[in-house]
Parts: sequence; C-alpha cells; structure tokens
Amino acid sequence: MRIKNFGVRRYLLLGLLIAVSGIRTAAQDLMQDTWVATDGLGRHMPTSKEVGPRKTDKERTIGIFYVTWHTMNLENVPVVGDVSKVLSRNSQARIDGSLWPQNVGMFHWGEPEYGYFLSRDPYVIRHDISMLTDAGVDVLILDVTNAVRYWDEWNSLFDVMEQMKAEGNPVPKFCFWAYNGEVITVVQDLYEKYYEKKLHSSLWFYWDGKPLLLCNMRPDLDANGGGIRHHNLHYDRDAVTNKHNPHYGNPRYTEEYYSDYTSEVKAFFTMRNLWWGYYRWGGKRYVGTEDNWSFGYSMEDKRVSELSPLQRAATHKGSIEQMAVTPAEHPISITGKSWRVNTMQPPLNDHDEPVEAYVPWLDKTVSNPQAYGIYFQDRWDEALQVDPPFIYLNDWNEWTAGKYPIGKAPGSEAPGPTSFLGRKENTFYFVDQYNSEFNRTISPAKGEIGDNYYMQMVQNIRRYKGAQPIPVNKGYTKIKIDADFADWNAVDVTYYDTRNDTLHRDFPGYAHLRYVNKSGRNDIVTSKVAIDRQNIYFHAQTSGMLTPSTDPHWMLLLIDSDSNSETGWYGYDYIINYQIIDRTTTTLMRYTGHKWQLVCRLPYCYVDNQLEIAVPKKKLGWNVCDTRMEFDFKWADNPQELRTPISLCTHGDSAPNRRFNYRFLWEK
Ligand SMILES: [Ca+2]
Ligand SMILES: [Ca+2]
Ligand SMILES: [Ca+2]
Ligand SMILES: [Ca+2]
Repeated sequence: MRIKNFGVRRYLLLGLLIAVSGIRTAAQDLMQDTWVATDGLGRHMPTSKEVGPRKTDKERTIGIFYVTWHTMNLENVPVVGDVSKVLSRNSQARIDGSLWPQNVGMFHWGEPEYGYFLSRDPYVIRHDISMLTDAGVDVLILDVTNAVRYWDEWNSLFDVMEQMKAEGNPVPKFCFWAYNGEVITVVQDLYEKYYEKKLHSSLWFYWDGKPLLLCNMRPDLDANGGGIRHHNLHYDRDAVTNKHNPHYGNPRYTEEYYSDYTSEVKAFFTMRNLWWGYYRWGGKRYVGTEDNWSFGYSMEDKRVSELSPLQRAATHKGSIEQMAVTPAEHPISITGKSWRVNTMQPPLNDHDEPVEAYVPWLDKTVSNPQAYGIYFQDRWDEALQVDPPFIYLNDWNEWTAGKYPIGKAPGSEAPGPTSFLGRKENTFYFVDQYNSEFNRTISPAKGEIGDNYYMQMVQNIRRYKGAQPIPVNKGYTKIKIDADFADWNAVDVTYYDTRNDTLHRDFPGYAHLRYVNKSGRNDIVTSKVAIDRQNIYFHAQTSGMLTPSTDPHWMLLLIDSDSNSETGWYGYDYIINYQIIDRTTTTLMRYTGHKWQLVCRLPYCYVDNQLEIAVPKKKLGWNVCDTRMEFDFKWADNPQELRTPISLCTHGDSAPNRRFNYRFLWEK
C-alpha cells in the first residue's frame, strides 16, 4: 500500500510541476528504431545495417487510418457478432444470412488482441499510441468519412495523447478525413470546435506549412451519389428579414446552406482530396492525379494495376506526394489479403478462407496465407520503390463492417450487389470487411494472424525511413552489486521504455463485456548493461518504487545470448529472476528445449526504483578475453504466463515493448 501511494504521489508531483511551470517534459526518443525483433512468421526486423541510417534528405511521413467508431452505445448490443466465429460454428452461414445473430448492427471480422474493445478505453488508446509511435507512425487520420462526429471518442483520444506527451512519451499527431454527406458542414464544425479554438494544437499535423485536412474537394459528389445540401451551422432565419438582428444581411447567418468550404477553412488548412484509388471517379481520371490522394487502389481493375507504381502516386504541383498501402481491398471486389496481380484471389474453402496461396518471399505455398501479408507486401514494395513523401496506411482498427441483404444498396432500398464472393445464392453481402482474409486491419488480432501485420508494418516503415544505428557500449566498467547505483553513471548507453504503460484497465466492451486488467505493476523506464573482465551487469530503473521481489514473475530478464530467434524459448536462451532465492540472491536459468533449468545463483540488489544484477560471462557462453560482444535482452514484469512472446505484452510491463528486444553491442 505504501509503495503504491509513493508512486501516486510522484505522479501527482509531476503533474503539479507541469501545471505550475507550464513546461512540458520534452519527449524522450525511445530509440525504437534500434529495437530488434523476429515476428510470428520468423521475419526479422531490419536494423540500420540493412536499411541505412535515418533518412533526412526529404520528407517521409506515415499516416494511418484510425477509427473511433466503437462508441459507448455498443456496450448495449445483445451479442458480439464475430464473423470468424459465426462461420466456424456453421459453414452454411457463409451463404444463409438467417443463421447469423440478429440485431447486432456491425460485425467484427475477428477478435482484437484487446478483446471487443470500445474506442474510449484509455488502456486501448495508450497501447495503440505506444504501438504506433514505436512503429514510426507520424499521424493518425481520424475518420469522419460518413459525417458522424465522434466528439467524445476524439476527446478521450486527445486527452490520453496529451497525458502521454506530458509524461515524456512520444506521440503522433492527428488530422481529420471527412468525405461523404454534408462534408462542408462537417469540416466547418471541426474547424470551429478544435482549430479555431486552438484545442490540442500541439497535436495538429502540419503538411505544406498548414494543418492538413483530408476531405472531398468535389462536395457535390460522394460515394452515395451526392446531391447533398450542406447545412450552415450558423443559419438564423431571423437574420434574413429582421433589420434589428445583429447578423442581419450577414451571409454567414443568412445563407441556409454552404455552397463551398468557407474562406476561413480554405485559408487555414492544407486541403487534399482523399478517396479510393479508382481509375475514374465522378467522371474523371482519379488515381495518380494532382491533389487526389488514394486510401487504397482498385488493383482488380486492370486499368489501375497496369499503371506503374509511380503512375499510381498522387502528385502536388506535379511532384510525387502520396501513396496508399493496404493489407487488402474489399470482399465485395473479391480482393483479399492473399490476392496478387497475376494470380488473383486464391480459391476459398467452406469458411471463405483461402485454401492455399503462394508466398513470394518464402517461395512456397502455405495453407493459411491470410496470416502472411501477401497483398500488403506487394503494395509496400511498390510504395518503397516510389518513395513518396507521404504513405497512407489503411487501416489500424476498423474491425467491424455492416452486413446487407443481397440485391439492395447498403442501408437503402435502391438496387445493390446481386452476388457475394461470386455466389448468386448468398442472401447477404459485406462491403468493407468480412473475415480474416477480407479485412484491412493492421492492429493485433487474437488467433493465428496475431501481430503479423503490425510487425510487417514496422519492418517496412524502417525500410522507408531508415533507422538509427544500434548504440555500441565501450570498454570495461566497474560495477558493484551493493545497493549504490552511482557506479552506473559511468555507463553511457541507456535503453528506454514507454513511461506509464502499466496503467490498469477496467472498461466496458461490446455487448456488456467488461475488460479488467490490473497486472500493471512495475513500470520499467530505463535499463543499462555493463561489462568487466569477469561479469555482465544489468541495471533497470522503474518510474515508482519496485515492488518486493517475492511478487510473482517479478522483473524477469530474458536473454537471447546468440541473437538467434531459432534457439531457446522464442529465441530467449536464458532467464534471470524466474526463480528468486531471497532478497540478495537470484538465479540464472537456461532453456533446454522444453523447460527452464537452473544454471547458477546470482547476486542482485534492489532499492527504491533501481535494480542491479551480476552474471558471470562464462555462464552466458562468453569468455573473459572476448573483445566484442553481442546479445539481445528484454525485461518483463508480471506476465501472467510465459506461453508466447505475446504473453509478455498483454500483462504487466515489458521493456522494450511487445516482441521487441534491446540489442547489446560491446567493444573492449
Ligand atoms: Ca552498484
Ligand atoms: Ca514502461
Ligand atoms: Ca537464441
Ligand atoms: Ca513497456
């Protein structure tokens, strides 16, 4: 209890200092582009060695479509409609809509790693922001494409981003994307509610010198056919006729509808049109044209796929400006995650998943291609070849889509699609997403897809942006395991982790679910490693007082001693603190192929928020006369189980985050 209070007080003090001085803690560069990892498919995260240093010769920006439509009212839907689960129960459900749960509204294509979360869940927001900044994402593109304003969800998002920023964590920026419906009204509303009031201005994303607004530059036309009237937010009928009305005769109040974006909006924003990359749209050539950004490409249309990647890139003043990268297209166009230009969509099994498909970089055919990111990598390769200043990713977290009766347009009685996935007998169809083959989600999922798309995204962002070199430690340092941590000041290289990523979760989900996770305990913020002739020393620092080492799974230190993910437990050959003897003695254990086995006892010491441990070099396979060393390591506090590397990131804190490891490099 005392320990907890101490942590809280420290936090309050930090908050007070910020409030009093008005000074924000500068964001710490966590140097995430130096972290190494191997993903669930065995793909290695490229480092500076492979991709070169951080590229600074021109602008390179990553934007990602971030959805906030998992609103609080969805807590009250009767059940979660999860397409993957519906199809796994009865394969006939892929044709017969009457076998589906009713009154659900939107259906999830699968289950998110977070569970069926709602957008205002601060735990979800924090982890999203953390994952996206670790990846190198610069800007969240917030969805207003259907004219729905998610004020509560956006405010929750911005509040958490502001908090994280104040704590010294790096965060991305945001911009909005409005398109269908009363887009002029929507844009005016966004302008007046946020931008005119300078709200969250430090989070605004600037492009070409002004805040970026993605919108519909032909507001007379939209995906629903257009012809929409854009209500003036300030219309006052009285101001038209009443000479005593203070706004009498002022068109800002007397015009019932907007005819164009207001002059203030036009002056304030850098505006770009953003829509699906059709060959033609609204009677004009679209993909790859001036100021027309795409959120994905109609690759199933030969006129689009036969353009060179460069010809698909949007231009501004004639120069290449933007490209889109998506994991798939739409089920309605039968263009899923395993679709390729030459081989098209692979045949589907009775769960509407591909029977098999060829994975080009493995040069082999696999039976679960939807887990591999085949379409995704093709689009990444094209974007990296063109190297535009802006790459737009669609999407992070859309997760849900509507199910519509066959023959009718979505949500109307107008004629609509008459077949689904090539089947005339289907009683329903999905437009945007459907199951694990037909969706564009990048954020981690439960099941075999896991975080494959996230890791693939990070790998490709590294290729796009380059990476800082991994820092090299030099020479011997004298460290004593003595509860005095001043000796660590002599070590220059620090490894960083996100602050405050131990925040507990207690929030509703879809369909009366409640998600509780109170496993966050010790918040690891920095670590160091030192070398002398005999030993390797490890140091860790947490944001609050360390809890007692008698706690379960306390400050585990995992070591991949050969930097080889194919040896050890998911690469980790050794673990420290898995068995702790007492207040000053812990253990080193080695993975023997099926379990952890004791190697030796180790001295360790912890006081307040710091910890130091010594390991004899020889016990980790190094010699006293070695002049170079390299290994990977990771701290993990309070995982509930050591089942997979994902167990390390769904509970407690790991440093670095998720599957990543720090790489220790040393020269004598
Ligand atoms: Ca010491
Ligand atoms: Ca942390
Ligand atoms: Ca290993
Ligand atoms: Ca962490």
